Amino acid sequence: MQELSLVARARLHPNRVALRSGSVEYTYAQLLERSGLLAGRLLKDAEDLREARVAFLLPAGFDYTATQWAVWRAGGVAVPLSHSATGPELEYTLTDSQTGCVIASRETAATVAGLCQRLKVPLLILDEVEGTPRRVLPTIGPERRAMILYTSGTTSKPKGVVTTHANIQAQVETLVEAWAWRSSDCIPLFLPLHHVHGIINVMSCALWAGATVETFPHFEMGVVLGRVAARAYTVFMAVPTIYVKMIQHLESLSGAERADVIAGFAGMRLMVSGSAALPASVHEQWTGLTGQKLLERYGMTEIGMALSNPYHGERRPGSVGRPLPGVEIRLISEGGETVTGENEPGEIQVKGPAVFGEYWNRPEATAESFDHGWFRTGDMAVVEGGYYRIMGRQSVDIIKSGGYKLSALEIEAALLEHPAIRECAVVGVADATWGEAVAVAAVLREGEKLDVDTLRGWCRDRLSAYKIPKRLAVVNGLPRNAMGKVTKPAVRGLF
Ligand code: MCA
Ligand code: AMP
Repeated sequence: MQELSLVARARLHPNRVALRSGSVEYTYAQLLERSGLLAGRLLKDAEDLREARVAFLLPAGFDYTATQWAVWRAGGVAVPLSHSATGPELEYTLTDSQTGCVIASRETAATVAGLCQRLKVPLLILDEVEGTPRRVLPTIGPERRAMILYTSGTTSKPKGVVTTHANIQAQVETLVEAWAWRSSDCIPLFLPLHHVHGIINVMSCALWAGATVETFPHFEMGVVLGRVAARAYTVFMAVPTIYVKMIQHLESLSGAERADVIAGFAGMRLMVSGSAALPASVHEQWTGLTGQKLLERYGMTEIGMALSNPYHGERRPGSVGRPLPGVEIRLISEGGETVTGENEPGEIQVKGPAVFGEYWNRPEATAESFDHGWFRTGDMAVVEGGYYRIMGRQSVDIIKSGGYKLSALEIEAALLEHPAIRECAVVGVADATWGEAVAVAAVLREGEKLDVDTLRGWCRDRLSAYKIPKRLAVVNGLPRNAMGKVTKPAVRGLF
């Protein structure tokens, strides 16, 4: 029987601890057993789910991972849901992915129960699944679809990025090799589990290597740093916002407490930053505080990780290093030529087994995003002294806030439903903590008034908290060019 590599590898070290949440530990054997049981429950009488989409809303931990593995082992496509998503956002994900079943825990069921009933999608409560693992599970070839992750882009609504088992394996293997993952590693996981950073870089790489993942429902500064001080971890991965927040927090600690945490960080074998630009100043401050040189890397939902500073060798602040093993990179200049030398900017295009094949049900968007087999990232970069440096994105409508990729167009569409707003333009403005903060310039209807707190309150039911504008400028008219088109750089200038 051909088994998924992640599952087959878990059989090599059944007694090792795969996951830890608080004081509770789960071995690889338990993960295999529980995912086998759940896979059987999902299959019922079928032999293979044949890529049916199974969505789940579960906190990071044993249940999440067992469910993900169960969906894969049963031949389904995993659609992890966001805990920050509002009702309309969840409805969009479930309908767009044509999900056939939703899995929740007793705690999260309330968030999705009404929606599932209305959409007539069966809801499975995990805590109620009992029994013995199924005897035979289907054989899943590497070319089969495995996961759909939703990513915002230059269209108003997020697109589903479909990755196959082969894509996921390639994304994991390149990082395991490049960053020297080993079974003695232990890593904290506090990043959201509906994105590649948490799912692939942290969880799947660790489990591939036979290491231990310690899970948290979200980033809890005091708890995580307490465990760092206790020397619980060998590897640490976070977005730049978390490093900025940790620097501020460390500076507020008393001498002894601070020394313990710093010693915990200093003792780790690897600390990684990614998902957004890490300012060189933050990189240097972190080294000054802990002695650790952060390894910055660059990736994207569609491709996994593509560029990385070296594990051994110079980790250059402000740079994302070189292509990872198995990843082909080219830069294409504005004129459409392949950049051959250094210091000339171009769009990063990527090829290789880790690159996704399609946006779910969007053949046109898929075709547009490839150029003769090269995936067009929309990010600009330049090579300097052999290392790539990210210069920014081609589209002003993509915002990166605290590591989340947001679409200005999606936020504008939601804000235009506000009764006081006649027109608006959303931009990302530079912010020391968030990288970029969402800001909106709005023209109000006759006689209306609006302040940022009222607007934020109104947004709560409609947009995930991290998409809600942090800044508002009420203006008489939006800046436009001679053609009447809103000029976003000028909108940025309003803040
Ligand atoms: C929380 N808030 C945010 C964000 N996160 N606002 C803007 N941007 C955000 N990212 C809101 C909260 O809802 C709250 O709003 C207020 O800001 C303060 O929240 P706070 O408690 O300070 O923040 P937090 O809850 O601790 O969250 C910060 C965070 C989180 C830990 C940095 O945003 C996070 O986990 N980000 C990581 C995202 C990630 O993993 N991205 C990877 C995708 P209010 O006061 O109104 O309630 S990119 C990817 O996968 C690619 C492949 C890659 O390269 O990695
Ligand atoms: P996502 O679509 O959420 O996977 O986000 C991918 C985007 O995050 C990329 O297209 C980049 O714009 C950005 N990104 C990821 N890592 C870095 C980095 N190290 N420096 C700058 N931008 C980054």
